[in-house]
Amino acid sequence: MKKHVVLYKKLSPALMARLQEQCEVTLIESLDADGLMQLRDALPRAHGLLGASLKLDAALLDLAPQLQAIASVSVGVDNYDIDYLTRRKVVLTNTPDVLTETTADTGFALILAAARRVVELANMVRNGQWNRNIGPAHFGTDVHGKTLGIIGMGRIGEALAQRGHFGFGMPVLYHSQSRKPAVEERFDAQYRSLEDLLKQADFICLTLPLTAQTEGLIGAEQFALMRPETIFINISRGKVIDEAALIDALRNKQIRAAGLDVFEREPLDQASPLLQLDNVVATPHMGSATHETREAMARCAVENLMAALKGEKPANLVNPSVWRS
Ligand code: 8YV
Repeated sequence: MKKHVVLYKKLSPALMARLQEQCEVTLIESLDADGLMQLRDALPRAHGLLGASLKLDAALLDLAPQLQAIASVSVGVDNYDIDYLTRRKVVLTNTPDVLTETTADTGFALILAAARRVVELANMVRNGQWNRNIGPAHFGTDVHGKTLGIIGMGRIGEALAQRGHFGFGMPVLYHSQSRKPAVEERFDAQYRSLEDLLKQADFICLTLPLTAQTEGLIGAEQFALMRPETIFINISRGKVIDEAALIDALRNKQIRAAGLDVFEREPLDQASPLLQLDNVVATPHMGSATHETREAMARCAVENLMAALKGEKPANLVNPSVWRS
């Protein structure tokens, strides 16, 4: 008998056909109130789940007694209670690697947009306010040759370092839980304590996962260590920073500008003070959001789920102890 999979993220026709070769599939079209009700109704028959951008807590997953595997269409796994899933012997998989380059591109898009005031000046043109050669009041700041500070040296951090070193001639500083000799060798990257990186870098980029250890890592004390010309970039998770402290730092000109793709609450509320600040570039969690990469992520998730439901070891296990037990 075919295993039952509940999808809460739409797949392309090709990937839907691939999944249906092996599984019965229920698609939850949206995650609005009706969609969440449909999801709750479908969980009791689910052997597998596939989707992203939804917190799947114990209370919800207790409704799925037959659940064997969850395939997340994301590299971040902060939406899942990994200990709970492991206790239940539910396999969790994610989609690393396929999104690394695209997300690092997003990081540099924010670096350049924030440094050169691209959004602000493009809007000035669009609004018919470009009526003379721009002067110092509209100048941005250079990126090439400035010091790039990366907090979190995983796959995406490494791809950022590559872009900074080879693409923009930037000295690279990094802070992470462990030293990365290969990164130091390839990009002449220098390890720094968090405090020293915050003091020394011209561009500070967060590429950390959201965990109990990283939540609120960058707050008022950390922003106070940065310099007035520092530009702060977040492509990790909104909750790694204290958003109110960031707003204060921007308002008080403790830092020059921010490029943000993630926020404490998403979608970002239209009333957020961040959107009142010209020196903030805010994008809608688009880190991996290209046609090519999102299809590759979904394909990776489908293959992970099909393997797990067939009793084969998936390529991207988040909780490998479930497989050994
Ligand atoms: C999106 C991400 O959340 O991969 C992650 O962890 O944050 C982004 O890629 C995800 O792709 C949504 O499908």
